[in-house]
This record gives sequence, structure tokens and C-alpha cells, in this order.
Amino acid sequence: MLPAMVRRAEISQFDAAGAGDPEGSIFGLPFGPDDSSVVLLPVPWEATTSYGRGTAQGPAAIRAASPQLDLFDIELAGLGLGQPWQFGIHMVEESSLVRAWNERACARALPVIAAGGVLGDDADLLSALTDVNNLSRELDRWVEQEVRAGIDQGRIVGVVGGDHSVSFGAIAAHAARWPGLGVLHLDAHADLRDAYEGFERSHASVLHNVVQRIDGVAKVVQVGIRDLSAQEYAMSRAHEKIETHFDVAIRAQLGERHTWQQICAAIIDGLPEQVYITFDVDGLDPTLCPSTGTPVPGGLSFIEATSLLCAVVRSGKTIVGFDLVEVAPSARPDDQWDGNVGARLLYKLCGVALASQGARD
Ligand SMILES: [Mn+2]
Repeated sequence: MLPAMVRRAEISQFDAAGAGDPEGSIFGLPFGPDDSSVVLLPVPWEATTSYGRGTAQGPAAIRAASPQLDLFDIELAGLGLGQPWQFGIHMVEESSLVRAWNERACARALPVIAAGGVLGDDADLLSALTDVNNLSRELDRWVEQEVRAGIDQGRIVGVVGGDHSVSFGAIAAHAARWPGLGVLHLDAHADLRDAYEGFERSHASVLHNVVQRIDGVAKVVQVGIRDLSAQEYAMSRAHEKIETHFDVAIRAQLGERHTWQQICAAIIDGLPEQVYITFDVDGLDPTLCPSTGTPVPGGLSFIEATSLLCAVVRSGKTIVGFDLVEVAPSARPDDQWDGNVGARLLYKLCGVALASQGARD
């Protein structure tokens, strides 16, 4: 059943087969927030990024690369929704408040990261850590509020990071509206650390915080994980809400003549009826996201990832919201590859969410 706001947008003078308007909104589409079923919220935040920086520029990189996509999608057509853009997709402007918070938090985090989180009784470092943790809490509240506002208007909300910590507020808002929610988590990392370098709301702790602090989340199903600590491994095995499909296990199953379809079915079987997707781009093979902050060899091919998303729709489960995080642009200004892959993933996420809620061409 279609929620109130998931409806075909007004389209009188738009040439979907033409080149996208690079000055327009995301994907070169002409829609504003009021005529869009899907609203994308950019969150340019990377305060606790420990390795490579740049993910705060992720939303801008995705937006810049997005007009080159063809708005017809052959894979989504198999779900009966080859042209998800018809339902209206809009990315709102970046918040200058969030940008300012991010700059402050990044500056305060630097000495803490340089010390590897080993602060002893150094008063300056301890006060810097407190500032970063306070700003992170502020950011979580802001994201939760913004996402809740979109949900309350009946829209599908997708958050675009930023580092993975931005997912916390978005998942909290969705779990409040849909208690019993399942989170499908695609990532190279388990993100189950208790805290990382002292940051209690680190990108490396986000799923730990989700299962510990958000009661409305019934289950987290992780896919593609291949880089984690012994403690994270122990938590993934012991915690009743967590089910992890490690990359190494997936490859072994494929080698034993399991089909990808069968593996997808097993992954989806662990999810409740309402699903939130948190997609860390580094879950993909790093050739698809070379500039992301913490790339790891191995991972999902693009079609493995997108066919898994489509299989969620075919299972009859409802994708109530999603995020795409950790996309970062290349340092070379003429290289749009990371943004290109990010934009294509984002379009797929919009499409599967719409299709799962009944949208059809
Ligand atoms: Mn990751």
C-alpha cells in the first residue's frame, strides 16, 4: 500500500531522456521538496574519521556526478519501477549549521586522534574529547529531528553522509516510527566498537550504539564484513540482535555452489518486515570507492549489492528508509568516479525503497 506521500510527481515539461541539468537538484531532476516522495538529507560530517578524510564532501560529490545517470534503470525495471524519478526525488541543501559543527569537531578531534585516543590526565586533550562527544550528540539530535520531520510528512527519507556516525539519528527516527525495525547493514567493517579513540559516537561504533541504545531496532543483519576486532567478532556472535554474514563466509558459500540468490534469501530471512538499509560504500569492492576513508580489499561487486537490495523488495518486505555513507571524492578534481558510483547506488536505494512501498511505472 502506498503511503500518502509516495505518489507520482507533477511532470509537464521535463525531458527524462535528455541530459540532466548539472545546476539542478540531484540526478538533474526538477523537483522541490514538496513534490518529492523521496527526500535526501545530506549530512557533511566526519568528525571522528580516523584514517582518510573527505567524506564530508561526499554529498556534494554525489550531487555533482549524479546528472550523468540515465534515469531509466534496467535492474529496477525488473521490479516494475524502471523510472523511480517519476515519484519525485529531491536532495535538500546542506545545512550551514552542520558544516560549522563539523569544522569545529574536526579541529577538536585532531589532537585526540594524533594521541591515538590515549589521553591520560592531559586536561587539554580531555576537554577536546568532551567537545567532540558533545558536538556528536548535538549532530545525532539534529539528524533525528530532520529525519522525523520528513517521516511525519509521509516521505521516504534517505540520509547521505558523511561518515557512518550520521546513521545513528536516522535509524533512531525510523525505529521510533516503526518499532521492531530491522537494519540491513552493508559494510566492510562491523562498526561494533564500544568507543573508538575515546569517541563515544564514532563511525566505528555506530552499530554498537544502535543495538545498545535504540530499543525499536529488533535486528541488525550485517553483510560483507571483513575488517573487525576480536571484541567486535565476539559481540557479533553473542548478541541476540546481531546476525553477521562475513565476506569470507559468503565467498566460501559461493565456492560451494550456492547461488548468490540463495545467499540473498538467507540474509533477508533474518530481517523483520520493516527494513532500514544502512549502506557504507566501503562494503563494496574498493575499486568502486577508492577514495573512501577506510577501504578494505574484498567486498561486494556492484551487482551483488544492488541485486540484494532488489531481493529485499521481491521478498515483500518494506524498506522504510535508508542511508548511504562514507562516499568521499578523489583528491583529483577531474575524477568523479567515487561520486559516480555513489550516485548510482543512491538512485538504486531510492528505487528499491519506492518499489517496496508499491510504486510502479
Ligand atoms: Mn566501513
